[in-house]
Amino acid sequence: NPGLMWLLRRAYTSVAPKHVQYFQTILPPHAVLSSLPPHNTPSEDLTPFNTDWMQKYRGQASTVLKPKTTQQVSDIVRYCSEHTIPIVPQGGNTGLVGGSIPLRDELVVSLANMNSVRSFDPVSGILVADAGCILQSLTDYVAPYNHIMPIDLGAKGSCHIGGNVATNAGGLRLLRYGSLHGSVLGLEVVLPDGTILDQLTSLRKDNTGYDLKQLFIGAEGTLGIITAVSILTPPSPQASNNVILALPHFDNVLPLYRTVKRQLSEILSAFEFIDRTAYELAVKHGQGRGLSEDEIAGAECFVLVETSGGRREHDEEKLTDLLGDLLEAEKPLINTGVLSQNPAQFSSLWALREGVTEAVSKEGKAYKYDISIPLASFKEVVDTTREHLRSKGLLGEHAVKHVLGYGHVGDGNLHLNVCAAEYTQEIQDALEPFVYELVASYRGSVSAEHGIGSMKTHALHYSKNDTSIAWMKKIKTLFDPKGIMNPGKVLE
Ligand code: FAD
Ligand code: 2HG
Ligand code: ZN
Repeated sequence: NPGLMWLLRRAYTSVAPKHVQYFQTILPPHAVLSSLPPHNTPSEDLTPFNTDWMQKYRGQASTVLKPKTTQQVSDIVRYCSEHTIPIVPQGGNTGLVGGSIPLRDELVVSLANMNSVRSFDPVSGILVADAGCILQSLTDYVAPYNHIMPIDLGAKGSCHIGGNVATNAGGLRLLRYGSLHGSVLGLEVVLPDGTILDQLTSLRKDNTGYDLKQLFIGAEGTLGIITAVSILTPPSPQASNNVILALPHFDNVLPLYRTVKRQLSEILSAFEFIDRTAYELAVKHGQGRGLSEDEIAGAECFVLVETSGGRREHDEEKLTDLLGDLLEAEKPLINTGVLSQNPAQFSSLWALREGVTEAVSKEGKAYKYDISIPLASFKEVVDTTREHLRSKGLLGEHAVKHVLGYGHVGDGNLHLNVCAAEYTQEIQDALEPFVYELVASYRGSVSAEHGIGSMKTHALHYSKNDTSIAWMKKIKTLFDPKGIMNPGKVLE
């Protein structure tokens, strides 16, 4: 692991009992977990902080701190800076690239106890919340005011808003509400020397020089610890509908996207794609109610279309007209379409798409490639990868069980998943650099929305040129000259 090699080369201090004693003086007793004496927290209690969501990455942190206030975070970081103790900021630990897991025995600072809403203005829709607030709890908080969060993703029940900002998560609403670079209005960040950078403004417009907060959006905890977020929440749509469309060929996805955009225009809020394998895994593992045998007969892939608008009758009419036109066309792009008829069906259709990640992890061990490539090549990339694995003799129940593709068509973002019986070096070597070279051949991105973490530090150069990487390194050194903040992540 190149990130680990880098970490080993640096002169870091491991957390020792004397450090834990200091942390106890600045934090309440329940906020310090440490397997070191005299604390002796059982190591099982630390396992959740040392293991990622996929059970792919494992750390050996002896100590986890759970501060409650920004001042406590600042005190911890200042002390770590003085003693060169490396830190891994951790949110809901749902990241898919190993960013939230120590490479060795770094100190884990979990934001889980910083979970209060600081303010909400129902007129502007601006929400200011601690970084450790769970995304779903924020959705629930703004719902009575008829607002929604501008971001939604399958991990919403566990991921933190601070983690979402740190990874610049995309998710299912990006097509409608844009990226967090637009909807985050301000941040409060503890910098690697312990200084509190207060940029927690709630201004829609603020052209006063460099927009520093943008640097922390997507920095994956390498430039500081985000302690609070000011974010613009849009008004809840008055009506939302969805429909799942079964397509005979992948080639129909692009013309379908054009037609759907033209006909639904301003009410289109999501256009998501799952291939047949992804669909079958979602159904097999109980993610949403499957369609009937007739409805899926001959379907190579599926598209989920969501509309969100101001008037139910108007939106339903547009969607029904679209479906009618699609089915009655001389050369239909779809075999069939199933419109949700009530809120339960609406959620069930979404579950088929949102639940693929969960389904894949129930089926086996996932190798995940979250890539941006031209829409027209989504299928080609999935098929080429499968054929490559076949040529290496790696397809089969005991090696690679499935190669599947799904993702956010509207954002040009494919999730290529390789589901295997086990994580093995042989599969890993067959996939990398093969997949990254394939992505580079399309001039794509090796990370569309999940980030770099520790998984892709060595692959950054496939999508960023030397000058860009050199300036990223300069920025890192400027903010964090001792390299204590999430070492070995993003940059080697
Ligand atoms: P963690 O996993 O804890 O951390 C992620 C990174 O951010 C780490 O590098 C960590 O050090 C850093 N970090 C966390 N909190 C802070 C903080 N307060 N300050 C500084 N750094 C911090 N991603 C998408 O983009 N779109 C999706 O649709 C999507 N769907 C998902 C569905 C599932 C089922 C799962 C498991 C994951 C999904 N993800 C998706 C991955 C996504 O990156 C995360 O779910 C989420 O954004 C990470 O938030 P978290 O709080 O869990 O962060
Ligand atoms: C999604 O869009 C997430 O469902 C997760 O980004 C993708 O698990 C994945 O590969
Ligand atoms: Zn995604």
